[in-house]
Amino acid sequence: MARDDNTILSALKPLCTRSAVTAAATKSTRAPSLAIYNAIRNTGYTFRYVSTESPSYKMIKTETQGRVAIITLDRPKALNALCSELFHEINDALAKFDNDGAIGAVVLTGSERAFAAGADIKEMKDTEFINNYKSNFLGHWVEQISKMRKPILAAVNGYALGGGCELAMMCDIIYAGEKAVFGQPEISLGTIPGAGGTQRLTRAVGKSKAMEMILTGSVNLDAHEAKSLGLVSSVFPPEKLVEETIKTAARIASKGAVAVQMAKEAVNHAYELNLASGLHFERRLFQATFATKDQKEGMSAFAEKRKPTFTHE
Ligand code: CO8
Repeated sequence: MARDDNTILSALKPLCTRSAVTAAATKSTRAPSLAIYNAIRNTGYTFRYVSTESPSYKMIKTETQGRVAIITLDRPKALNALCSELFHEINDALAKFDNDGAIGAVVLTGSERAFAAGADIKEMKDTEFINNYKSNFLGHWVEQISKMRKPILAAVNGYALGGGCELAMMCDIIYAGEKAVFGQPEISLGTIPGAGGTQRLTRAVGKSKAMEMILTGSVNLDAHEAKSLGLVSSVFPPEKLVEETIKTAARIASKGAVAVQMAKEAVNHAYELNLASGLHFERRLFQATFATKDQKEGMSAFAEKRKPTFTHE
């Protein structure tokens, strides 16, 4: 149900402390402020917020639940095939959520039938090398997601093929519904994966399986195979998938945002650096966390046997 901050505040007034409501009322935010979220959490209720100020996207839906933002690909007739406009909208939403202090993690999902069935074949079929090269085709599509500082969790139901599989692999955690299908069918179209399929899939599932999938274009992974190979971290019934992914995203978003971003950055360096440089980078970031208020709060809370209150500083 869509509700704006004032409606939420009126409903909350009898339920929570005056200071939390007043603090929340003084802020004008796109998503509920931390104060509103905390006030609601103190009541024991959960809620889902659809911003009345969201841009009018045509191919995605966005919503927030507490500190979690949810982006749902919504191009059902083409099984969420990734066309320019769809990617433009995804990138726009991602950039806004990355800059929104009230958001701590993002969930990216599709429909029960398809996460995304690949790049839009009909849109790209007649494009030529020279224009693709000059315009850096695909490069701009993936720029935003690769520079996201906040964690992104993919909730994959149905087909994740070609660019759809690559999009899921660009996320930090992949959860799958039992009927998910992961594959790289590009070879059957006379092309190859173009947004990380040859690189990330190989690292995730090993060379032999990646070669088998990419060279045949028809060996796909179901959700359980994907989990056993390490591509996916958990499998859920399709109807529970998004809810379970949001729960994990909420757990991540409840931690200190600075430590979360540093941890994401350090894990991502495992892909990019050799072990010695990666360990050095991790140690430096670890040392740097001791300059944050969240580290002081987190360790004091443990010692004092209470829950920490992170301020993301
Ligand atoms: N592009 C354009 N349209 C698509 C795509 C696609 N990738 N996938 C499905 N559609 C359309 C179909 O054309 C069809 O449209 P219409 O109703 O107008 O004919 C509609 O979606 C429904 O599809 P189907 O009727 O085919 O549904 P089925 O249930 O019979 O089959 C499949 C589902 C198996 C998923 C089938 O649609 C299929 O094989 N799709 C193509 C899968 C594919 O080859 N993907 C790889 C594309 S190339 C690529 O991704 C390069 C990566 C580049 C990087 C991208 C950046 C992240």
